[in-house]
Amino acid sequence: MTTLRLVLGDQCSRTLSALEDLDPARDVVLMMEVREEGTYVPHHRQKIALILSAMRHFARALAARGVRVDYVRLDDPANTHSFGGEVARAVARHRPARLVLTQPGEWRVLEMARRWEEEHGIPVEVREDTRFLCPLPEFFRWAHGRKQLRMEFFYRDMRRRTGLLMEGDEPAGGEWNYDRENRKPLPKGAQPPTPPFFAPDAITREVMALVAREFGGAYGGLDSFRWPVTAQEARAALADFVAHRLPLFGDHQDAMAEGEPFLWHSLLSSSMNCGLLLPGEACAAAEAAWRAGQVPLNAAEGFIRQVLGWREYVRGLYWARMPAYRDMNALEARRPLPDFYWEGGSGMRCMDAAIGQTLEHGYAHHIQRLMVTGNYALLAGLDPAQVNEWYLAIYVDAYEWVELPNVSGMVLHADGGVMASKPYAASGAYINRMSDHCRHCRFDVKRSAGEGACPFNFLYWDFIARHAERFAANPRMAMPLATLGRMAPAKLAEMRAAAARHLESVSPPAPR
Ligand code: FAD
Ligand code: DLZ
Ligand code: SF4
Repeated sequence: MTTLRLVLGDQCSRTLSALEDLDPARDVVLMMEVREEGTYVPHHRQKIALILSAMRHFARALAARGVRVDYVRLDDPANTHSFGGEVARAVARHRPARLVLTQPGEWRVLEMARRWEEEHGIPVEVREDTRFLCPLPEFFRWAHGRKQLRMEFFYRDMRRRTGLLMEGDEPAGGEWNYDRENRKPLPKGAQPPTPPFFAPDAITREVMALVAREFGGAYGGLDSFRWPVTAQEARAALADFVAHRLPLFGDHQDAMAEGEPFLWHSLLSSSMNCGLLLPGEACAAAEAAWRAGQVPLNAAEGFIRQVLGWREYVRGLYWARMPAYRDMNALEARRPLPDFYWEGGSGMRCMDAAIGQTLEHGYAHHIQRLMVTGNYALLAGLDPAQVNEWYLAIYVDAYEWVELPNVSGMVLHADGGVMASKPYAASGAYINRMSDHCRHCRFDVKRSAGEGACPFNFLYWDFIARHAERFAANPRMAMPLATLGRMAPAKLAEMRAAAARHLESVSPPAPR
């Protein structure tokens, strides 16, 4: 009897659990290009192109191994353009005895899959996604009964469990975390290496033309498309990163610079998140480079912490807290997202740099997402639903399992502190320390009020004052609250008035 095996767009992995025990003589693999997945948020064109190209390459590789692939193309006139509709059509075509899939990366899709058993009257087996390094049941056991979850403790457990960067029972070098060595701004004249550019092949070019034609309402440019679309390219991207950028990845992990969208970052998230590269492979390569003396420990540990720690942690948190997590809004933020998030042109140099490169490449690195666009959204009190929609739409690596905890947890503190013990709020001084944007900005980062004052400064103090009562119980907020307490009332009033004027001009409050 036939088993119908689903492979979703972010599941292009040879080792996918849904493909284990596949019988090429009897089974069919179903892959579906559907408009709904490209439009449930207004995705960046490069994200849609990446997924469709990765899917087409993966289907071709499966077929070359003798697997029967039923591939529904976007331009198939019979396409119903939803997973549900295409599964129904495929069940009618193949009359399978059962349906097998690997757990989807988004709650919304898992909910759909849960309905299929009843809809089609056949067993539906949803298998664990074994591409992650921490099985969900283990994460749930770890999280059970903890009021607050802290990444650092989870990460140490993962180091012990995997043996990565361990010397017996002890962490390599004697410390678990070398983050304090990883906060260096860019020295003058530093020249970051150019990351590899994977020139679109015929399949990708065809997909790019399709996306340009079919997704008129999507955001972002297609011209600079550079992403790996096969496992082979993703492995080449990893090797290039380890050889050329990992050595300084740690040192300048938090830096930002004019005209430098990538710095020493790996650009591997898009490949890991759609299954072209396994996180275990990435960690093993970084560890091997350190053991061979090719990269310093702070670099290898910094990278491995992001992948083994943060990436696994946010995924566990997502599945542990959904669906309630999606609706959390602990700081009661309600302001609509300003149009400049979608279009650029805010006039703030740091914001325009982060948003501009996002529109161009579908990419911004972590500190830009966290301390620039994220920080602004936090300080301005932007509505979490709208901020989440933007982050989910606009990055080539965005899927809800990783986007939502980073946005609602890490950036907006909308989860009330489940993920991070304090909001990552900062004034312009932080951005000035970590970048050269302020030198080129029309605002003055040294001014908090009056003509030309940096919006991050008055918004920061407005934010602290707005939530002073709520933060009073948090010892990690004691310092800014003490500074606020010492501030001359007239100065605070001036900054709060500037914040109100600024917010009114960029984002009038939503009608009630
Ligand atoms: P590098 O800086 O080279 O880091 C190496 C790898 O570590 C990344 O490829 C990624 O897999 C992992 N990683 C690092 N930080 C995190 C993190 N906080 N959470 C999960 N994985 C992490 N990452 C996504 O993959 N998809 C998202 O949709 C996403 N949304 C984000 C939204 C916000 C507001 C913030 C603050 C962070 C978000 N991140 C997201 C995490 C991080 O910014 C990106 O993983 C990273 O910028 C991708 O670029 P890179 O591959 O060059 O990463
Ligand atoms: C993101 C995306 C897009 C744009 N298109 C498709 C598609 O046509 N077919 C598909 O199988 N997957 C697509 N995806 C990825 C899915 O949205 C992703 O698998 C779910 O969000 C679950 O993580
Ligand atoms: Fe950003 Fe303010 Fe610096 Fe301008 S002055 S780049 S707005 S932090």
